[in-house]
Amino acid sequence: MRDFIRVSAVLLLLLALMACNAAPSPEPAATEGVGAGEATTTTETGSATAVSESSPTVPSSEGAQVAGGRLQAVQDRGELICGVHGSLPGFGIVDASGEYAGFDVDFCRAIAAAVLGDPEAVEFRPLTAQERFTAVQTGEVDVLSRNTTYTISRDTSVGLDFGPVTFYDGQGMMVRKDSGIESLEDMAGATICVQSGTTTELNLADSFRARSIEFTPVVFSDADPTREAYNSGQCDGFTTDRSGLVASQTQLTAPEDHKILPDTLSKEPLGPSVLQGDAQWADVITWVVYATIQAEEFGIDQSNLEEMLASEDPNIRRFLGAEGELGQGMGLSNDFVVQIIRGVGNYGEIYNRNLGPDTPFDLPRGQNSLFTEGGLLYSPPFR
Ligand SMILES: N[C@@H](CCC(=O)N[C@@H](CS)C(=O)NCC(=O)O)C(=O)O
Repeated sequence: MRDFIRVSAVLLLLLALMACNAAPSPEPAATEGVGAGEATTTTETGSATAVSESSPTVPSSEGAQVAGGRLQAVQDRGELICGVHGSLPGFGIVDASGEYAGFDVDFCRAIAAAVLGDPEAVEFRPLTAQERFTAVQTGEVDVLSRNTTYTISRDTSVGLDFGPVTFYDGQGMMVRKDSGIESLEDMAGATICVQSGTTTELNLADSFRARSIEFTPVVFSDADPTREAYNSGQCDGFTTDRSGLVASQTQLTAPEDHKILPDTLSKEPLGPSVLQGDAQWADVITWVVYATIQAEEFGIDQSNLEEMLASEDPNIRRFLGAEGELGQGMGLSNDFVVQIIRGVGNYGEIYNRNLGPDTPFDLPRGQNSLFTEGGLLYSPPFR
């Protein structure tokens, strides 16, 4: 069995090298380099040592801090530089009209609306999984809004500060419908396509190890070759965040031939992050996200905003800046929430526009519902 897997691994490696011709992408900074399109395979067993997520070395975060703070720098520049995914449908992608679109992209626009009064004042920087942390660490981007999981190592060793979770996700597994696989337990000896430089590779190893299931990871450093290798039949399974699987399924040759298993391999709370050490800028990101959630809880949306501005309710008046000075405390105008809602809408509007029933994804809100609806979204008070 072991020999068979070893031979298969070598064959797979050859196949992957022949078949993948992804566009070259910049070398990852300080990570073990697997070039774009190249696959590595190792046979993992139930007793194998778990792989560790490769993360870039941390430069001094002070070095990339902007004198006077990043809020001031963004206001002086008149534009927000936002790191996003460039090709993940529903989350961050350039649409048919050449515009960036997606759930993570709309949070960039919400920040620009709050800080600059203009949701369009954003320069989007598409970043691969490997490039994203370096882009924050070096100050190339003001904020990262790109299907990035909030973890302790990223918050501490990598030197980021995370805003609130915008999307509660979990890692899933996609297989072919005709494979006979119904759960992870049916995947003994399977080959699984996975991308490095993400939380995904470690979760995969941990989950299979915990179940004592032997498998062969086929590892790529970029998303497109990972998906394509699965698409062309080189792997029995393809694993990443469920959101990523749902989005990637639309890019397969025959989406209807594939299914996502019910198993969830991990917790993947996704949210925006900034460079550690600029408390005011981190506050801005945090309260922009909370504003979208609180707006939904108050029932304020793009259609009734003007009406709500005339509300007598003191909570709503404070929230919308008709009373009090809630924006001023972090260097924003007091009507920053109005700018966000006018620009992109409340959380539910952002969700529905990008992932809701009128989109190809039709993702149920699930955990991404307000706490009042049984979900996990809860904003601290605006007072
Ligand atoms: N949420 C996970 C995974 C995020 C992730 O990078 N997913 C892949 C698959 S959807 C991806 O975006 N790859 C694209 C790329 O590297 O350019 C993380 O933060 O590590």
